[in-house]
Amino acid sequence: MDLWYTEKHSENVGITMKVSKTLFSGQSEFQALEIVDTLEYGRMMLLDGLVMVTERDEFVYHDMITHPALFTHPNPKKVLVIGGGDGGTIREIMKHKGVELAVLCEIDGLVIDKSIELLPSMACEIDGSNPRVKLHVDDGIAYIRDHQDEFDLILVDSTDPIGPAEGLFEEDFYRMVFGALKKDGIMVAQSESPFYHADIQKSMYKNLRAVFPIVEMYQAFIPTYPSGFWSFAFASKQYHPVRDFDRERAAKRDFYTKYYNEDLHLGAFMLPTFAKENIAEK
Ligand code: AAT
Repeated sequence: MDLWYTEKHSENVGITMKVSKTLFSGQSEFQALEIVDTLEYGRMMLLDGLVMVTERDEFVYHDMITHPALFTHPNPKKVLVIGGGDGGTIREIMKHKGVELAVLCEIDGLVIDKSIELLPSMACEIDGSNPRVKLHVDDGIAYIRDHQDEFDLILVDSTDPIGPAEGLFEEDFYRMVFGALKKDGIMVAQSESPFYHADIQKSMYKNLRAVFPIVEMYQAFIPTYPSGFWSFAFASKQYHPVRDFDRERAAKRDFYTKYYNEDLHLGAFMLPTFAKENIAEK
């Protein structure tokens, strides 16, 4: 018998995939977790029934939540990731040899454990083998409250603003992130689909602008997320992602990136009109 998975992206539209096997299904203190194998997208992690990552298209999300900030900041040494328990974001950060320490603060220990067991291509740097990586199982909001003037980069690799991630889209949280960053620090956060989530984007970017002097949106193509058109917020104290981008350094990187490159770094910040309108300043 064929097994099919559907995620509704609106009342009347969704994405459907054929599933070959359910590898794990369980409930944590925070959310329902499933890891299934699909015929088209490889292994896929679901939280509360929604797609978080698939093996086939995770390279887009994880390249784009990391490398634009890591190649804008001239010398990032200490990086914090909030969420991201699958490990894909940490894997990309570790390609930058100048980074001395990356801290992962994920609220749900079950996501980390099951990713190490069932998603090894993503979790390869959070399995205890890399001394440059430290794990904290904690709410990102609680963690950041106790840290001041400490990180060069903070990457918010979170779920949508319902449930445990709700507070990660609020102005109070962004103020704490600002405080936890060094004087030239950068924050990047996944910022939903410009096509479907105009309302979330409007309040998120308003909240970011209340705190950071430089706030820009950039885009990436992620086929398994709603509409396939996804975005990230770049919020910075000093460095601008286009004007201060060192194209030479990015071009000379000594590792492979399947999505990110020095041309796309600039192109990703160029937005269609409807997306600019979502985050217009008035
Ligand atoms: N790397 C892409 C995967 C994710 S999952 C996001 C993670 O954020 C989840 O593991 C969730 O447990 C964690 N999380 C949620 N809230 C918090 C919090 N308050 N503190 C720490 N971690 C948290 C991103 C998917 C994006 C999906 C877009 N549709």
